[in-house]
Amino acid sequence: MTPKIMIILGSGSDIAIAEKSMDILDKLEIPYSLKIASAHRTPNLVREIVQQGTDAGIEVFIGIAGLAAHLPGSIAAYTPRPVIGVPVEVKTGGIDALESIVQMPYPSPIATVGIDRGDNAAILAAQFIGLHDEKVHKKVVALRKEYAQKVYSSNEEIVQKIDRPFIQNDYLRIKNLEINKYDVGEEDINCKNSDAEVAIIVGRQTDMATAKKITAILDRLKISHDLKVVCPIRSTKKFTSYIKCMKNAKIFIGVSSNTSQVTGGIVGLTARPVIGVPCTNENGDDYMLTTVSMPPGVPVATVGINNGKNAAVLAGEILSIDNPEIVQLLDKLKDKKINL
Ligand code: AIR
Repeated sequence: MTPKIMIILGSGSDIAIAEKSMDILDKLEIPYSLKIASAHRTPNLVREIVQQGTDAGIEVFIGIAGLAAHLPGSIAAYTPRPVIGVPVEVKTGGIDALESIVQMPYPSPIATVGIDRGDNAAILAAQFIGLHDEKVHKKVVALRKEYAQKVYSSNEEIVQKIDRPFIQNDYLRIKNLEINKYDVGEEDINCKNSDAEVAIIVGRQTDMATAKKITAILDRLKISHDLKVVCPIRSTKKFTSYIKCMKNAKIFIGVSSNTSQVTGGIVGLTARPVIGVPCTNENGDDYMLTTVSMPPGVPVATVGINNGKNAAVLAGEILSIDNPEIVQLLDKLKDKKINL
C-alpha cells in the first residue's frame, strides 16, 4: 500500500496527538506514514522526509508540534502538497504553537486545526483526498454521520435518564434528522455559478476587502469561484439555500467575523473541505480562535488573520493534488513573490 498521507511529529512526546490522527485514518482505511523530525533540531531530516515523500506520491502532509511549532511551515517549504498543522499543548495552553502554525505569510498557507486536534487533521486530510477519490469521500460522510449519531444517542442515554421532578422533555417531537439534508427555506437565492469549484461565503460587507484577495488569487490560478455575502444569523434561510445551491463546489471558503458563525455554519452543512479566514473587526479584535477551535468531526482549515490570499493558495494546493496545471500556476505565483 502506498501511503497518501504523511504525519510528521516534532518530537516523540507528541505521539498522543498523532494517535488521534491514526485512529481516524485506520477507521477510514487510508494508508499513511509516520515520522519524527524537528524543524529546529533536525531541519535536514525534515527536508529529506518531505522531498522523498512528495516524490513517492504523498498527497497531504500533517505536521504535529508544540511550543514554537515551525514544523508545518518547514514542511510547506519543501512540497507543493497541502500541509495541515496541529498545534500541541505543551506551554501557554498551546497558543504559542497555534500562532506559530496559523500565521504563515503568503504564499505558504498551513491548514491549521485546533490545539491537540489530531483527529480533525486526519478528517481534513481525508476530505482533501475525497475530492478525487469517491470511496474516501463516502467514508468521510459515513464518519460524520457517526459523530452526528453520537449526539442523538446522548439524548437517549443521558437526557432521558435524568430523574428530576421539574424536567419536562416529552412535549417536542423531533425526528432523527439526517446530516446533509438541508432544512431549506422558501427564499430563492441568486446562485449563478452553481458549477464553480470554490464557493466563498462572506458574513458581512465589511469583510469584502479580505474576500477580494481570495478572488484575485483564484483568478490567477484559473479556479472557478462564486462569492456571496450572506450572514447565517441574519439570513439563515438564504445561507442554507446558498450552500445547497453550491452543492457541486469542491471547497468552501468562509470569511469569518464575530463569532465565526459563517465557517461553523458551513461545516455543519457539507462534508467537503471548509477553509476559514478569520477577520478583524473595527476594534481590532480577531476571530482566529473561534474559527480554528472546532470540535472533533467538523474541522475548519484555518489560515492567518485577514489572509485571504493564503486561503486561495490553500484551495489551489488542495485542487492541485490531481491537477498538475494548478501546480505550475502556483509555482509561478510563488516565484513572482520571491522575485519581488
Ligand atoms: N519541537 C521540537 N522541535 C521544535 C519544536 N517546536 C516541539 C515538539 C514538542 C515540544 O517541542 O513538537 O511538542 C517538546 O519537545 P520535547 O522533545 O522536548 O518533548
